Amino acid sequence: MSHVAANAKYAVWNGRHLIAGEWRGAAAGTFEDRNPARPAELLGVYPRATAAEVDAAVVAARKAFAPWRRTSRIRRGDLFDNLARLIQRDLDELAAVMARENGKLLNEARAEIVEGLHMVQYVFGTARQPIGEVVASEIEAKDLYVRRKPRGVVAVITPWNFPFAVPLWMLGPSLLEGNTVVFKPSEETPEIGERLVRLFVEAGFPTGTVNLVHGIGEEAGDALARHEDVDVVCFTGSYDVGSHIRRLAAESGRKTCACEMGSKSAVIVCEDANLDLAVQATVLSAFKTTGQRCVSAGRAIVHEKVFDRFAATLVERARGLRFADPFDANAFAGPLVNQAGLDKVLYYNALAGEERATVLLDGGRIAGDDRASGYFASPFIYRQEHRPGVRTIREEVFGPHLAVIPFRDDEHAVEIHNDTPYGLSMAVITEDYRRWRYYRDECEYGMGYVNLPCIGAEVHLPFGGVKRSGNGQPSAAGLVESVTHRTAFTVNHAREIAMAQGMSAQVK
Ligand code: UN1
Repeated sequence: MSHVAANAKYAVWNGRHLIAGEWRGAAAGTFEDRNPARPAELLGVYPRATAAEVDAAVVAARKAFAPWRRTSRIRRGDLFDNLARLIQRDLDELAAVMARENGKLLNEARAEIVEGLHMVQYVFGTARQPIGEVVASEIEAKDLYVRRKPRGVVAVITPWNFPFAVPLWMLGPSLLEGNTVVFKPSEETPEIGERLVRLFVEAGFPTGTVNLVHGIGEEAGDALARHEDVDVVCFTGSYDVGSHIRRLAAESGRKTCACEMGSKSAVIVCEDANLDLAVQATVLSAFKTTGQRCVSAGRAIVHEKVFDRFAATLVERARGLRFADPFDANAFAGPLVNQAGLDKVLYYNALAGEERATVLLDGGRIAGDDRASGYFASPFIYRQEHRPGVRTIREEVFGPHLAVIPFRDDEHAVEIHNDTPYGLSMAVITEDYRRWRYYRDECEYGMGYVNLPCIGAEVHLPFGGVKRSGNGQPSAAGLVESVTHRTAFTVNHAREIAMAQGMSAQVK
């Protein structure tokens, strides 16, 4: 345990909105930010945006839009180069803020800042890439262009589990393409969101291009999603909140909505798998980040021939994992984010018993030492058969809770894999190249892996899922499709008009 970090006294953070370039305190209520490893520790107090403040932020973003979209794309990109340098300068400090705020291990918090940095670097690189295509016309004197144009004001509503990288997946492409934004970070992680916005300001992004509103989902989030002058809503979070946001966004009848929601991701362990690799991949997929990635595996789907050997090693490895303070150098992962997160895990652990699972590792709340006051839980692993109606193998838990499900053959494994309402991330562990191709083509997912964990996507790929996991609008590098529209633009180089499709141009 690093005593410096654990016992150090910090000033309580005092959050502000950023609206039209002005840092503003609370007009109405406030909310608190607490350390999930030691909830008695108050980290900060933040203003709780009202609908009027959300409106002011959208008005500011709208006002900034035209000058920003007219600014050279290369110049917009250069500001991201400034931002990259500032993130590098503050990397350690940002990681420490995140670890204290959401309980993510310091090393992982650092990796997440690096992931955000990669997005910024990627966006900078795309500034000099083509923004469209030239295509041939039926009429030789015509040139046809397909050009991307920004959509306008983008609302960015982001989760606490990736409070730096996910906002940048959305803010980066949105701003580079010439949109302006209103950003609402999760109420669990307001500080890291505010630090990020402060860096945007320092990097030189003009007034009004990036606005920040702190607040509660049902208040500030709803007001933003339903605002008539928002053009795009980008959201990452749970399915329930995501479908609520989509309904609000749909009320205006013109918004694009890019949602990345829940999952019940899986690692599939085939009979020919390298079992050491399979166990390592499963431990990382299920328990890294305390199972609180949206891509975390809630299921290991394992061939019956290797089931017992795999399960025994998995349980042994999982039993040795240390869930502790994020500053503890020996920790594998930190706490759950809050009481509701812990309660949900405990609820599903109990449900597994009610659903007649065979419990292999009876984890759960960690008590008996200084972790008892925090939201700590250790791995819960159970064998469950694939049967209709079993909820624990189909519903998202978002914690260290893993079902190990036996299968007979590849067709059976695919059937099990696809029998959830979600489809986000999938890993197949096999030495057989024919086999992984079959899983690649037959499983329903957005991100697929072979001989790897089902976590750890890189930013220059699209990130999103199918079914309840997404709505066909992936983020990270894929977000450009949601925050721009493709315009068709036709130029005539002749002095007279000729029409396509053989239509007469004569006026008589
Ligand atoms: C998330 O789980 O919410 O693929 C984001 C990963 C990370 C991002 C996860 N790059 O695991």
